[in-house]
Amino acid sequence: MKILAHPARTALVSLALCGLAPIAQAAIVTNGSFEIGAPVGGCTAGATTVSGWTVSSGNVDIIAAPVCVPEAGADGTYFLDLTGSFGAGGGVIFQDLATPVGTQFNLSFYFGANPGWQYLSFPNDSPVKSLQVLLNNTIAGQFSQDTTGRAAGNAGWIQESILFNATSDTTRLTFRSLNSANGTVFGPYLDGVSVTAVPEPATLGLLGLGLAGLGFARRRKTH
Ligand SMILES: [Ca+2]
Repeated sequence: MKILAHPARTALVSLALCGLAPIAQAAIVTNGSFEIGAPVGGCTAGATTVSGWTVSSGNVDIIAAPVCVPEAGADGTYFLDLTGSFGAGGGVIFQDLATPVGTQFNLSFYFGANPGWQYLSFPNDSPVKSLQVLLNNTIAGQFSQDTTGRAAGNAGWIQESILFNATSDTTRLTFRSLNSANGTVFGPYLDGVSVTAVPEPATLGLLGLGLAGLGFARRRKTH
């Protein structure tokens, strides 16, 4: 309760950030924080549809504290347990992003892990929770957390990031749970997915060209 963000304070912080980073790029992920279409005040266990995303294998849980789990989201209210509920094979979600070829992008997301297996007994749950990130169906990263001894309510959120260069105008971004044993319900957590274009250092490039040109002109004059 003591760390609830005040809307006015949030607005001020946003203004301050805008002032500091006027060249920040717009995000191109739809519903990257899983707040759109989420059940108000509740949760959806075993969801096979997530607004903006395609659930291509298994299912996922769209969850929020304190109704479904004691852990709070990293970004807003709702987040995913990517393993879902009793789905054979674990959950896989993807979204196709508009990524002009040659543009560099920064993918960032919050990765956490459900420690609940220690408090509710399910036979097939592993203490280590893992997910894979795929770009155009190629593995771009794998992340794991060992939740052994972790208290209920501690999601262990870590902000991860991956830089990539777009090789096609559409990039398929996929998150795959690796906790996929049949009967598993406590998996990797995912929240706050964003992909932003990395601004090209155009100003630096022009400055460099200008300096090089100056040097060239000087050399010519001395001869
Ligand atoms: Ca969220």
